[in-house]
Amino acid sequence: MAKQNEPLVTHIYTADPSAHVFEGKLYIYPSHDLEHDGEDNDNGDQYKMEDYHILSMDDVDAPCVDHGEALHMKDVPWVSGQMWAPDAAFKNDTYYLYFPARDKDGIFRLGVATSKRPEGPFVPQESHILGSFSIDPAVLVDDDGQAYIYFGGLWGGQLEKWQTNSYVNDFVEPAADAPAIGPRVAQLSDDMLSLKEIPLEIQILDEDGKPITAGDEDRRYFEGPWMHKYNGKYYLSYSTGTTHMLVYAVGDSPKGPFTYKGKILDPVIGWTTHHSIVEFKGKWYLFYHDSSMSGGVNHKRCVKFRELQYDAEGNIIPMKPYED
Ligand code: FUB
Repeated sequence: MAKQNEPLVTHIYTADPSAHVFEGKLYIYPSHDLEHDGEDNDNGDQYKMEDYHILSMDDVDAPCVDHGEALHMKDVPWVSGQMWAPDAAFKNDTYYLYFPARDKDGIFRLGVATSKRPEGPFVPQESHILGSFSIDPAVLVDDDGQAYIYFGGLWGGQLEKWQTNSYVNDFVEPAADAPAIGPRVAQLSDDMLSLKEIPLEIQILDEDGKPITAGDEDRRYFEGPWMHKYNGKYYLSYSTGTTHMLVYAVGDSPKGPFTYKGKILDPVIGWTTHHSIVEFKGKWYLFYHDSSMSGGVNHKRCVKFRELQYDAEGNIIPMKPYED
């Protein structure tokens, strides 16, 4: 039986859970961490994932089911390795799996695969999504049917190389007092397979309307964007990377700007922290991961969930991962 704050599955290592309610059930789209003794570095070489397994739960206290391999990199013609954090969406009577991976030149791009079932198997497109780059796609299908894809991650995720919307290998992060690099957003085409526009860099502002700076590592964007709506507002949540927190910012439009609001979750065991937020049967849940199942090995992670609450003003009540 699934239990809050416990690994959802223990037979494989899982990370980066993107949770959705499809067909009245919770479906979780995680990365699948592989066991190895390779190098652990800032480039993320330890995250050697090759495939995706989709999980589902009929309810929050029901068993968590692993539906088996839904997509493997050997079936994706443009991929050379590292199939990282995925997300899924439903539109046009079709399920879409969005995923990042290195192309044959070692550059991270975003791909998409389709299925008639939420658990797959998924059939990939021949090429990556044209105009896409970096990692960690998250898709919002808004109430009017328009879909938006959010993405980007620093360091191993290469986002700092794309400051001019083309790849420049020499680029590094901006100076500490300059605006931080923002995640990107683009509208998806109606068939969900391509971008309708050149990705826009999202602005995350402080309470005075000034951009959060690159040196403000407690608040600046690092990776793992997620978008959800609550009471008509758009909540952009993300990982701060080097300071290992999940935080959020709120805006009036899917493309922002967003105003920084606060912390969601304190650091977990392990370097990365990555999440999603979903409403299910009238309650809200945070899906996240840590490295507790492997005693702290960064690339052997496990996905977990816990209830998330808002105060009367719509602020998310911050949580500590190892306290109820
Ligand atoms: O799982 C590989 C990478 O680690 C993800 O893409 C990042 O968000 C971080 O969780």
